[in-house]
Order: sequence, then C-alpha cells, then structure tokens
Amino acid sequence: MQCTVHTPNAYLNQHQTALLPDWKQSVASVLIVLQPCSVSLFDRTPETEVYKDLLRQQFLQFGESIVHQLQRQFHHATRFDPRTGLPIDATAGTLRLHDVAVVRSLLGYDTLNCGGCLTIVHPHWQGAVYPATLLSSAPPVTVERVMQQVENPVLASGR
Ligand code: B12
Repeated sequence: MQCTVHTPNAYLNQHQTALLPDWKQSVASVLIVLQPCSVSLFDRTPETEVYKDLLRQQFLQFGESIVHQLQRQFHHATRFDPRTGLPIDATAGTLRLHDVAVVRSLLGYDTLNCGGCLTIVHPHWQGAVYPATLLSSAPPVTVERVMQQVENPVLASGR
C-alpha cells in the first residue's frame, strides 16, 4: 500500500462546499491510498470486479480507524467511497470526488482513457492500482501520525 498525505489543491478548495456541505472547517489534508492490484484494471472482467471489491473493503477498514482517531481529536475526516466518489463519514454534496483526478493532480501520475473512463498509470504498477481518498480538516502532520499509528499499532501503544 502506498499512502501519501498532501495539502489540498485549488480545485478541492474551490469545490469544498459542493463535496462536503456540512464541514465548518476547511479541508487541510488529502490522504491518497494506492493499493497494488493482482490484475490490471485497464479492462473490466469478472476477476477485476472481485479485486475492486476486495480492495475497496480493505480501504474502508483502514480508513475507518484513521477517521475515528481524527474525529476523536475534534477534526473533520471522511473516507470517499472509491466506487461512487461520495463521502462515507460526512453528508454528501452535489459533487462526486474523482479519485483519478486527485491522483493525477497531487501525484502527477499519467492517465489513460479505457473504455471512456480515465485510469491511473502508476509508475511501477501500471494499471494494477486501486486508488482511494480520505479528506480531513486536520493538518497533514496529524494525519501522517494517525496513519502511522493505524498502520503500525505498536507505535500507538508506545511499546
Ligand atoms: C463514472 C466512472 C466510470 C464510467 C465512465 C465515466 C467517465 N467518463 O469517467 C464507466 C462506467 C464507463 C467506467 C468504466 C470503467 N472504469 Co471507471 N469510474 C467511474 C467513477 C465512479 C467516477 C469517475 C468520475 O468521477 N469521472 C468524472 C469525469 C467524467 O468528469 P470530467 O468532467 O472528465 O472531470 C471532472 C472531474 O475530474 C471533476 N473532479 C471531481 N473531483 C475532482 C478532484 C480533483 C483534484 C480535480 C482536479 C477534479 C475533480 O472535475 C472535472 C471537471 O468538472 C470512478 C471512481 C472515482 N471515484 O473516481 C471509477 C474509476 C475511475 N473507474 C475505474 C476503472 C478501472 C474502470 C474500467 C477502466 C475498468 C473496470 N474494471 O471497471 C471501466 C472501463 C472498462 C472498459 N474498458 O470498458 C477505476 C480506475 C482505477 C485506476 N487504476 O485508475 C475507478 C477509480 C474505480 C475504482 N476505484 O476502481 N467508469
């Protein structure tokens, strides 16, 4: 899994209300979670759909722990459903988050139009990558720390 934390770009700042109408604080962090996939996602096959569901569940589980920790620290935080682009831990607005556009604009990765859908071309995994996004009003350093604690519970326990 490749996790990177970024500050929001102009598009996300300008469209925050359309994405997250109830948030009283500004988005300060964008956590991008890229998971390698065992098959390329440039095509749609019964196998790709099985992997997409598995990787979606893995993101939802990983992201849930991060969201709960950030909310306990009185920050806004939400996962975005990779299947729909709608927020899971916040009220949806009028705009769906386009994960590929997030990865392209914040990580600068190339994209490829496959069957009318823009897909990421990862520098190492090519099309075998499953993207997902989590937004928070917490500063990037806080999101990084919480993410590391979730990734490595030993860190959290201080043992
Ligand atoms: C709708 C959709 C489709 C539609 C096509 C819609 C389209 N024209 O993009 C259909 C059903 C055709 C489709 C097909 C496929 N899809 Co598709 N699709 C999506 C979905 C749900 C939304 C994409 C979207 O929002 N497009 C918006 C485009 C159409 O709008 P636009 O006007 O061009 O650009 C606007 C947006 O970018 C918007 N925007 C919104 N948020 C943001 C954020 C930022 C930072 C910026 C700058 C802009 C921005 O601003 C722009 C201007 O208004 C995403 C999931 C997601 N949450 O991203 C998956 C997704 C992109 N699809 C995916 C895949 C893999 C496919 C397939 C190629 C294969 C498959 N196994 O499913 C197939 C095609 C197969 C084939 N060969 O026929 C994957 C890509 C994974 C990867 N490695 O990149 C995604 C991420 C789903 C997933 N999580 O697996 N898809």
